[in-house]
Amino acid sequence: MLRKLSSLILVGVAGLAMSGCSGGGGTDGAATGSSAGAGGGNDKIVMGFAQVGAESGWRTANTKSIQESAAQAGIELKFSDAQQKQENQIKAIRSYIQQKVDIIAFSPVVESGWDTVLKEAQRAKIPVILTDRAVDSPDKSLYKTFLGSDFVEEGRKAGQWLVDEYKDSKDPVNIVELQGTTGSAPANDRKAGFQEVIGADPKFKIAASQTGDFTRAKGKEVMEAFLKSTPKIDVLFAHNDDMGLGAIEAIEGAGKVPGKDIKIVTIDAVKDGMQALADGKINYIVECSPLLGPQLMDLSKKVLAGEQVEPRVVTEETTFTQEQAKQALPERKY
Ligand code: GZL
Repeated sequence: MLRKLSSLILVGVAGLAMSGCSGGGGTDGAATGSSAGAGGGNDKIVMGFAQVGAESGWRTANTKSIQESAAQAGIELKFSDAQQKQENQIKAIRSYIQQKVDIIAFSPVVESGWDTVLKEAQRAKIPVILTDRAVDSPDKSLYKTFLGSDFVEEGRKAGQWLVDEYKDSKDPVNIVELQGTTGSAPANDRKAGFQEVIGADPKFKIAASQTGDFTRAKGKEVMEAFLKSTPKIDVLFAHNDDMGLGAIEAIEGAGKVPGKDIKIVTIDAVKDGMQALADGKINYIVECSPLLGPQLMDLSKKVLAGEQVEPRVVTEETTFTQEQAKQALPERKY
C-alpha cells in the first residue's frame, strides 16, 4: 500500500548506499528492497490480528474463520494467540505497530485498559477494528468499527427461555451461574441481560455465581463446588457451551441427570454444545456466531479504501431448542 511504497523507495535507496550501489539483489537484506513496512508485496494488505487465546470451541472456530477469510481475501495475516492475557495482546499490537502493518484487528480479552496502546496505533496512523468483544473506552475515535454480537441480547434470550420454561410454576427456582472471563464484555453483558429478564420475577434466585473463564475445565471445577455448596439447584446458566459441557461432567459425577435434574441453558451453539442439546443434556442454547472472518476482511478493505463504515456491526444469530439442534447438526459449520 502507499505506506509500503514510500518505505520501499527509502529502503531501496538506503540499500543501494549500504551495499555499495550493488544495484539490489545483494545479500545484506536492505539491497533486496525488503519493505520497511510489513512485507507482503507493495499491493497486498497486511493485517495484524491479536486473538484472545484458544480457550473454547467458539474461539477455535473464530480463529479458523479469520485465517481462512484472510487467505480468501488475499490479505496477509499476522496472527497472535494471547493465551487470554491482556498484556500479551498489548505486546502483539505494539509489535504490529512496529512492523507498520496496514490494519490491526483484535478481540479484547477484557473491556478496560486499552486506551494507551490504541492511541499508539492512532499516532502511527494504523486503523483498528474491534471484533467479537468491545472495549469500554469513551474515545470512539480509537477504532473504526466494532463487529460482534449483542451480548446483552444474548443474556436476555437465555433469561426469556427460563421465564417461559417456568411460567406455570409458583415455587422458587434456584439458579447457579457460570460466568465468562472476569471483566470481559460477554461476561458483563450476558449477566446483565439475563438478570434484566429474570429479575422481574422474585421466584428466580441466583443462588451462586462464579467465573469459569469460558473453559470446560474451570466450568467443571466450579460446578463441582456449586453442587457441594448449594443444597438445591434447579437451573444452570453458563455463559458459554464449553463451561456448560464441563458442568455436565460434574453433574453426572454427582449422580444427577443434566437436562432433567438440573436444566441447563448456555450460549454459543458450537458443535459439541449442539450435540449435548440434541442428546437432552442441555435444554436451550442461544447462538453466538464466531464466523466473523468474511465481514472483518470486507470491513478492512473498506476502511483502507477510505470508505465510511458503520461504527457498530451486529452479527446475525438465533436460538436452538433440543429438536432444532437435531435438525441443525448435520449442516453445522462449527
Ligand atoms: C463471545 C466470545 C466468547 C464465547 C466463548 O463472542 O467472546 O469467548 O462465548 C469464548 O466461548 O471463549
